[in-house]
Amino acid sequence: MNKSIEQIRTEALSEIEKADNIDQVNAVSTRFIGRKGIVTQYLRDVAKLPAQERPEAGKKANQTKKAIEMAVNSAISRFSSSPKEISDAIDVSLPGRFFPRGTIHPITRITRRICDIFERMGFDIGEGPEVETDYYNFEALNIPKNHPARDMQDTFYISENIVLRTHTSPIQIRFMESHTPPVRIIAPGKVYRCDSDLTHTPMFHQVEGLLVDENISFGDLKGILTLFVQQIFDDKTALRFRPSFFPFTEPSAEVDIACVICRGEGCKVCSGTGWLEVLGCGMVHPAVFENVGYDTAKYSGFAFGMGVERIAMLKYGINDLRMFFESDIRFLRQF
Ligand code: 2NM
Repeated sequence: MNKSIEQIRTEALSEIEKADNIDQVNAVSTRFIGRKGIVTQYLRDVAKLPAQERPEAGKKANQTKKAIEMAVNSAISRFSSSPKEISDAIDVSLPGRFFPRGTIHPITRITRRICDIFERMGFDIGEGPEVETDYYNFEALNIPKNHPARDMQDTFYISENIVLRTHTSPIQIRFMESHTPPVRIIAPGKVYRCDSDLTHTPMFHQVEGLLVDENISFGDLKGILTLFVQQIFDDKTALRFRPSFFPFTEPSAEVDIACVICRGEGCKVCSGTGWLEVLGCGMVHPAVFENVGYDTAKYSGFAFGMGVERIAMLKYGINDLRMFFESDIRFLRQF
């Protein structure tokens, strides 16, 4: 340490002062406070001083380093271009660069459209967890312990009593537990089934609906679903109710619409039948009402459920389910 830290400081600041371009400033910076710079080395040497001199010397050296850093920074900004110079260098008349823009996914569009139709008829939208208990997904819905839907082959089990919901019906069970009739809700959402091939994905989207009040009949069910079908497709779409079975409804039915491709003539899409299945429905089973504490002598109601992918495929004429899950912007842009 042959020069005093004060001398070093004076020398550095005066060289920065004298510099007349950024390169010179950077050179001074490297020489004094760079990795092998004079001040940096000085700071290392402080460690070799006798213990009682170290704090004072260290403090001074650090202050010097700070002062040089500040002088370097202000010199650099002194030589940097002014905003005016920068704007002169940019051609502000050039058109902007366009960023690729996404679109609303067709599944989201259809889900919103379905919900919108029912909201106009006075239904509220309900939501709920995708990870459910065995009770809400099966037991409360009158699905018996040995029912095939409960099989490991069909349901994703998290543990013995916890599953990924296989339908959005648990939303409606939870809603009924906390509300007394009249009840009118629509339950949209993702559902999960242990199934994967050309026509099944392990996750898909459902919309279910539930209406409970005094004196609700199968006629009310037919009326509401007919209005729905005519709004989601078109008002000339023919539909039929075909007897079916679900553990949670009695009686149960499947709703078919006249094939959107051949209008009932019979073609490949409808396997020659002229009809396409679009939703399942029925009068809510009394056992379900008992599970949520509703008086079955006073109340009756109907419920229905549909797969959003299926409705979207029929409405948009999409023949490959995988298109919805590939995120190909060329496909998604068409809706
Ligand atoms: C369907 C078909 C028929 C349904 C029943 C219920 C509840 F919670 F009220 F019991 N929710 N959804 C239902 C009835 C769903 O989907 C094909």
